[in-house]
Amino acid sequence: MRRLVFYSTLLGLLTLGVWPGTAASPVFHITIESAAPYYHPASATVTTGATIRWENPTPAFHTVTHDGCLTTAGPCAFDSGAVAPNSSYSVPSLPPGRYPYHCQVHPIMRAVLVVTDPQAIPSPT
Ligand SMILES: [Cu+2]
Repeated sequence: MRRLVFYSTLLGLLTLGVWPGTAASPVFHITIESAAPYYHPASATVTTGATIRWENPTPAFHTVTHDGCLTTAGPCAFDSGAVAPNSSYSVPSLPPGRYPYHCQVHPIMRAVLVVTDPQAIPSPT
């Protein structure tokens, strides 16, 4: 009986598109590219609670480094370290704010991530 309840619950979750063990939060994908704009989209807006995932399909190593991680710039929100070809880097969630970031291997690679609080956006009337 307990087993039946388990499978019923599992079936219910699958019907809802939720697989147990995976994060329920939405995932926002940013692709690293070998040519401009290098991070696609180069200007991304996500809401708090969303996981941000950078995918690196290029043949080179890259980093996803918040500009604040430079010693003089301020608090460091995220720094991927080297992201190998065909791998990815995820940040589970960020507080609202504007996060310019870059690649430490290729300083020409720059982009900005904007995190908004959905509660703070007034609904249109
Ligand atoms: Cu790079």
